[in-house]
Parts: sequence; structure tokens; C-alpha cells
Amino acid sequence: MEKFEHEYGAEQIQVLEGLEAVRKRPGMYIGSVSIRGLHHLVYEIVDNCVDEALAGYCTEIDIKIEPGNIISVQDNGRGIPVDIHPKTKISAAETVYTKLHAGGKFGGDSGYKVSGGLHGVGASVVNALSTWTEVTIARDGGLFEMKFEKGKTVEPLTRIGDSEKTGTKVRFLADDTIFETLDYDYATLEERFREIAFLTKGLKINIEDLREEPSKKAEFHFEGGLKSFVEYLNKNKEKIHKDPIYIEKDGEVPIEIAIQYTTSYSENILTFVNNINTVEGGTHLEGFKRALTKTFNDYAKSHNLIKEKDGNLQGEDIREGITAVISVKVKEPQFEGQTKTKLGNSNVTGIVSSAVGEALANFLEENPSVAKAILEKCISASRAREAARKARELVRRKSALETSTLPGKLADCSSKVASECEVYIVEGDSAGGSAKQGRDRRFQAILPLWGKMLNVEKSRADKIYNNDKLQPVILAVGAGIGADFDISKIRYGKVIIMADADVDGAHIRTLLLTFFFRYMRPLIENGNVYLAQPPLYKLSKKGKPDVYCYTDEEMTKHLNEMGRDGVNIQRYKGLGEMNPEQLWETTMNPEHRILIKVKLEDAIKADEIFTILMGDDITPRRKFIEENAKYVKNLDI
Ligand code: 28G
Repeated sequence: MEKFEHEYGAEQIQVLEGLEAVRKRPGMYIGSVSIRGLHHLVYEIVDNCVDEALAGYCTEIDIKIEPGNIISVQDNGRGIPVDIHPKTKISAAETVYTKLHAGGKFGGDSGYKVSGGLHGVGASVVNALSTWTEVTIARDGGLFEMKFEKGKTVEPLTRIGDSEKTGTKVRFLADDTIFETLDYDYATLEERFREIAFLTKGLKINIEDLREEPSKKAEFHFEGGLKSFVEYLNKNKEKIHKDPIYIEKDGEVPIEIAIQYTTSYSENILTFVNNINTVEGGTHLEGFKRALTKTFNDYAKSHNLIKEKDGNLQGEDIREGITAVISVKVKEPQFEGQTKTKLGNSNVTGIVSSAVGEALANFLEENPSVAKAILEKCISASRAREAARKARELVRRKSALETSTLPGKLADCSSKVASECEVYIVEGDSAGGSAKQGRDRRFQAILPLWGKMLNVEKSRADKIYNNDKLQPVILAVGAGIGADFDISKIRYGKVIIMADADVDGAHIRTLLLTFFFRYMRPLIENGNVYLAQPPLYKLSKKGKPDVYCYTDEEMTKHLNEMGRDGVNIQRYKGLGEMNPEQLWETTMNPEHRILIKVKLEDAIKADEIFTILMGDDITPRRKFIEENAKYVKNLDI
């Protein structure tokens, strides 16, 4: 109780500061004033609806992006209390919207409001950062409204009519003098609300973007909760067992987990604490992994699926092909790590571990055929890991013995200062030849790629090491792969994929991005991977310098400027059509070239496309090709 009093006092001091502090330093409250911060305003308001749902009173949320970037959020909960505080003479609802932290860390009913981090700063922060806000509440038989401008009350809570219903509706216009942009990204919001709907079983979330006709909209409602989430993540993958394994346990730390194994070789475990994606993992993930490893090993031994003398299956073997979502609710979460997305509460490890251990052991006993199928995969993963280790040692031994372990086809640059060096990965020998002649050899290296395409989707690490197409890439980059990848060893600051703008080019790009994503992810996260952008057209006219165009729009623009008559349009079909000088001028010269830095999202997209194109499941592949047939044709002119 004493602690409560003390901290309440500290809160009050902040209240004195008022919402001006929020407008002065918005970044402190919502992270940034970029589009991310803007989206946070919406999440903040929707979080309040979700809390009301978790408390058991709200079943449906409507979110609208109205023309003019006005956000409207409505729930069918109890409605924010409208009673007037006898001392302050201010309604509870107005207090929530005008006082920093009101209803936050210590007030929340559901008890799972988040302290620290970016969430849970409260509706008052949204109000402070909005040009205007209006709140409508249906409750106690009445309909009430209140209005604010830049966080200041312009109309205190007023009864404007009667209502049989209950609920809260909030509309706000974010302040364009504070945010860099008000242009909400519908896809980003939609994805987050889908996620929240998965995480909040039974809650219906509707989102509609009315800024353009026809409007975009989506409705999310998952009675299966995380089971539906895992099915969604695995929709294009080949499953090893039909129904996800589902674990739900209430208690001091409520836990919900769903697991489903696929034939893929990667591990995909998402973790959430109080609906926040804990990207850096933490104690809940540790507890989960610990139980998974122990339970499968115990089962495998007691059912004679592995021999005592072979030792244990490693955690990574047991996680190969796993898709899992872990969601825990923690009363006072401690977030650690660089991005404050790592759960620190140490008691959570044991709680999750024992809940998972118990439930999983039961599941395996009751579903022996599923247990066997999963363990067969784990055992072959373990064999492959052993083979990969041998292959890796071979590569290492080679590098110790040979003076140069660089691939034969690599035309290296003379500088050895990685930060200033670049390697162009080029498909095909003819383009490779032009690139070699056209480059600035002081800092530009060329690695031509040829040989048969490896299907990373169907390959384990041992095959990757020995693949004739990818091994040169691994050796040239010089930093290993997978768990051994060491970014400090990279030999080039820029790894540039240079491919044609056609189907084959798209194929090699997808392959390389997928490979980097799965085996050299830090390279992408660190911003070292780029796509070269060769021109699509050359316009030439007597007496004028040639003009290179990189898009159709650019071409039309320049064509008009040059007065169309007598202009010769050359369309480049491939890199091989350019002579070395042209390739240097248009695509490799740092002064003129256009490089696109690959973001993690791009790689995730590539990985998804790759799964569809290369995976065993034919239906999504056919669907993808049908849906993209037009695009592919365009690329292939
Ligand atoms: C539509 C957009 C955003 C909300 C509620 C409902 C209650 C509430 C909200 O109470 C103050 C502090 C702790 C109880 C709680 C209603 C209890 C009883 C509520 C929302 C009072 C906040 N009746 N619905 N806040 N608590 N929806 N939607 O903001 O003691 S906020």
C-alpha cells in the first residue's frame, strides 16, 4: 500500500506538468513523429478497447480512416465512466483524456496495461497530439460527448441525449504541425489489427479505409485465437500434423500457445507480452524452448525413438520447421533489450516452462502418430546438422590450407577496407564480363553467378554449403552463414544484386534475398544488401546527349521534353546488351547509379514468395502465378 501511495504521488507531479510536455517532446511518449508514431496514436486508442474486451465487456471494435485522415474508433464496452469527481468537479472521462497517465499503470481494470515501452501511454497523449478530439460515450441511459483541441477541453462532458446502449467512440485528427505525415498506411494498420484479433480470441475487429472510393475494408474475428494465428502463418506451408497443438492456462501469468510443425527447415516463433510483439524474445521464450527440448527428448527416449547412447536432440533440431505463437499476460512487465522488446521478468521462465512441459507431454501421449511424425523430422534435422558441421569444417580447413579461398570466378577489388568495398553479384557470364570491364576495380568486385538454381526451401544447411551457386557467395562475403555468421568479417560494405528486369532476373533476386534472409539475416538488418537498378530505356537524338530512363514514367517525361520527333528509343532487355561503359555510367558509377537498399520487409516478402514458388504445395503456387501473370508478362516483354 505504501508503495502505491508513493508512486501515486510521483504520478501527480507529472500531472502538474500537463499535456504541454507531451507536445514539446512527443518522441518521448510515442517514440517518434514519423508514420510509426502516427500509427501509435491509433494503437493507443484501440488498446483501450482491447482492455475493455479483456475485462470481458467489449465484443466488437470498429476502426475507420475517414477522408482527411480522421481516425474513428468505436467499441461496445461499458463506456468510460462519466461520474464527476466531487473535488475536481471534472468527469472521470475528461480526466482520462486530459491527465497524463490517468487510468494507466495503476488504474487499469484488466491489470495488464503496459508500463514503459511505447504502449500504454494513455488516451491523453493522443489527445495532446491531435488538432481536435471528440469522445462520445453511451452509458447509464445517456449519450454524452466532450471535445478537445490540442489536448485542451473546449467542451466538457455534456449529456446530449438518451441511449439504451453502452460503449465509447473516439474521433481525432492528428496534429499536422507535430507529425511528419498524416497519411496512415492502411496495410500496416490492417496487419496489426489482424494480429490483435488473433491475440484476443472472440473479439471482432472491423477496419475500413474511407479515404478513397471504393473503400478498403477487413473484418477479423477468430474463435480459434492463436490456433487460427498459426494456421494463418502456415497457410502456404506443408503441415506435418493437421491441428495445431494448443495450450492455454490461466493463473498468475495467463499463457496461450499454439504450435504446428511444417516440412520447412526454418523456425518461426512469435512471442507476445500483453499483445506487444517481443521481437527480442525473453524469459517467456526461454521457458518455452526449455520445455520443448526437454519434453520431446523425454518422450523420444521413453518410446525408444532415440537411443540413450546417441545423446539428446538439440533444441535447434526440435525447432526445425516449427511455427509457434506464444502469448503471455504479465502484470508488471519489465522490457529490456535495445528496442525494449525483450521480456525480463525472471519468474515467467519457470511458469511457462512447467505449463508447456505438462501440456505437451499429455499431448504427445494422447497423439502418438503426431509425436512420431514430429520426432522423425527432429531426428533427420539432427543428422543434417551433424553433416553440416562436417561440411563446414571442411570449408574451414580448406581456408586454413589454401592461400586464397576466394571463389575462382570472383574478380576482387584492390582495396581491402570492407566499408568502402562493394561486390556486384551478376547473373550470367555476358553481363559479368561487361561488369568486370566497366567497374572501378579499386573498390568494386564482380561475382558472376551461374549454375543450377538451388531450392533453398528444400535444402538444409549442409546442401547450402556445398551448393555451387551459393558457395561462391558465402566465400566472397566471407562471414559464414547461419548461427556462425559474423558480420564483423564481411569483406564488402555493399553487397549488390544486379539482375535483369525479367522473370529470370526476378528469380535470381528472390533466391538471393531468400538466402540472405535465412542464412545471413544480419547482413540485411545492417543495411548491407542492395539492388542495382539498370535503366529500362536509352533515348538518343542527334546533337543531344543520350538519356537513360529507369521507369516508364521517366521515359515518357523525357520523350516529351525532347520533342518526340527523331528520338530513338532503345529498350534494354538485359544487362548483357549494355557495353562496359554504358553499364558503368548507368548502373555502377556511384555518382549516377540508383541503388535500392533492401529492407527486412522486402526480404520477408521474398521469403514468402519463395515459399510459394519453391514449396511442395502446388495450390498456392498456381494461385500466385495466376494472380501475378500480368506482372510477369510485363517483366518479360
Ligand atoms: C472507442 C475508443 C476507445 C474504454 C472503458 C471502460 C471503463 C474505463 C474505458 O474505465 C477508468 C479506472 C479504474 C474503474 C471501467 C467502465 C469500469 C467500469 C470502465 C475506449 C474506472 C477507466 N466501467 N472503455 N475506461 N477506470 N474504451 N475506447 O477508450 O477504475 S476506456
